[in-house]
Amino acid sequence: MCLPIRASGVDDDDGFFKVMAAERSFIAIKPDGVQRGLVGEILGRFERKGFKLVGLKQLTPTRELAEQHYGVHKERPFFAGLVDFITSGPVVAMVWEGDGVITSARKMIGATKPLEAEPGTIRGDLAINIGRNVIHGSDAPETAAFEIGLWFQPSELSDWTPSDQGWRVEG
Ligand code: RTP
Ligand code: MG
Repeated sequence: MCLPIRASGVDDDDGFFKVMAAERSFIAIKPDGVQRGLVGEILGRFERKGFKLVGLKQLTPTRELAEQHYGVHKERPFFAGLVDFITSGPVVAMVWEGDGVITSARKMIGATKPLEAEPGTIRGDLAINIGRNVIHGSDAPETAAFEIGLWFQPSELSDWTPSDQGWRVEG
């Protein structure tokens, strides 16, 4: 299991070592987004926002992976179709890092039903149908932890500091 919180340390003013927490979210471009050539568009929105990409790969999920990922919905009538869809082709799996990234990514993604998603959001701009809503984002710290650990090995995640970090975050 890989936690969404990456602890790193800085020396505080008082000389004590202060542990800083970096929040992480699991984001996936679903098969429709990949097939429609929207990977660059979607990835670019997160880059331009200023979040940090710490994990990225393309894979066609197994049924086992998809059923675990959407396990919370296993009793719902749409579950089988959802698993069929998400395993139907390549998915671009990502981990993004930054303060508030879980909630912010959900805002950037927009409502589950694309016709109810605000213009300016990914679903609001790029999708029309609930079953083809192009992107997934973790909805809470607990689900982010679970999903990051499900989709990525710890060795597939990069700890790095963007060279322009001081232009993204004060202090
Ligand atoms: P996601 O997990 O994919 O990021 O989507 P979400 O949080 O916005 O919505 P969620 O309730 O978790 O549903 C997962 C996916 O299942 C499909 N769905 N279909 N036919 C339906 O009533 C229905 N409800 C949900 C959607 O594709 C949704 O993204
Ligand atoms: Mg969900």
